[in-house]
Amino acid sequence: MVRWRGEMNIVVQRAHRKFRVAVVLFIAMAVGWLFGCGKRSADSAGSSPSPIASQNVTLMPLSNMVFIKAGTFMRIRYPVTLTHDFWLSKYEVTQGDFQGLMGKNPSHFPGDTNQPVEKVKFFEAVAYCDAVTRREREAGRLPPEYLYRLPTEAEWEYACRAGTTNLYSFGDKTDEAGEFAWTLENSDDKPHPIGQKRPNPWGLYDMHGNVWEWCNDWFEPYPAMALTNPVGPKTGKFKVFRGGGWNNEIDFARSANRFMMSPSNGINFVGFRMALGLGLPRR
Ligand SMILES: [Ca+2]
Repeated sequence: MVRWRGEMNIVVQRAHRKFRVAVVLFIAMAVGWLFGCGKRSADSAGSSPSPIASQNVTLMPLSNMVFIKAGTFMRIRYPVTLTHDFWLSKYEVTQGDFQGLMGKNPSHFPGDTNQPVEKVKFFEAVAYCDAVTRREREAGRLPPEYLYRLPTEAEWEYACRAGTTNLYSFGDKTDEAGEFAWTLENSDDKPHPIGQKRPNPWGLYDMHGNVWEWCNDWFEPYPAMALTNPVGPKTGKFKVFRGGGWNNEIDFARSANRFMMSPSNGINFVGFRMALGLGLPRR
């Protein structure tokens, strides 16, 4: 009997020890999860994400793509939330970039390959992004669900604002605008080589001014509601372009300002920059 009680005590003690070990493990896992989440939410735009791989292909963004963490911004009175991280070109696409890949240069102001390509039609901008996608896919640097494409209008504004709520990403004072943007006030009536002005807080250049930038969306007035991952209407007559340019006053370069044009038109103050992200619904 004494021996049986002794064995029972040993069994109970072992059970208690196992329970304590399980509790400690559980707490450790919970703390690890919490810290892991905390670290992720503390990441900011511009920092490198964890490697992304799919079907044995690891995503290797082009070197001039800036990582933009998913998040929310206020568009007029309503929040717009982007739930997927993406990348955006640090610079406007240059004439050298475009000529090198497409074998032509539609620009009205040729001569300097570091100037942004302009007078480029929406469809030509899309064709350029498609060509980059094909090249990167064939090189094994682009998993199948990702592609180079034009940014949605919401992605463009989110990245332009870079967490700011002012008229411009550099504040509200237009007397400082010349440090950040080529606009009618300082452009000498022409576009300028990319990256000569100061970048926005997320390291993106010429988001305000130089050339306006095509976005993927058809134009329509914004719906009066909170939106998640908006991609614009299913069809339309005009595509949106954003950011102001060398041809307009600084007021046109406000983060919130938008303009539109037929996708089959090109004009000498509209260019584009690329996004890298998940595919969008067909439009
Ligand atoms: Ca621009």
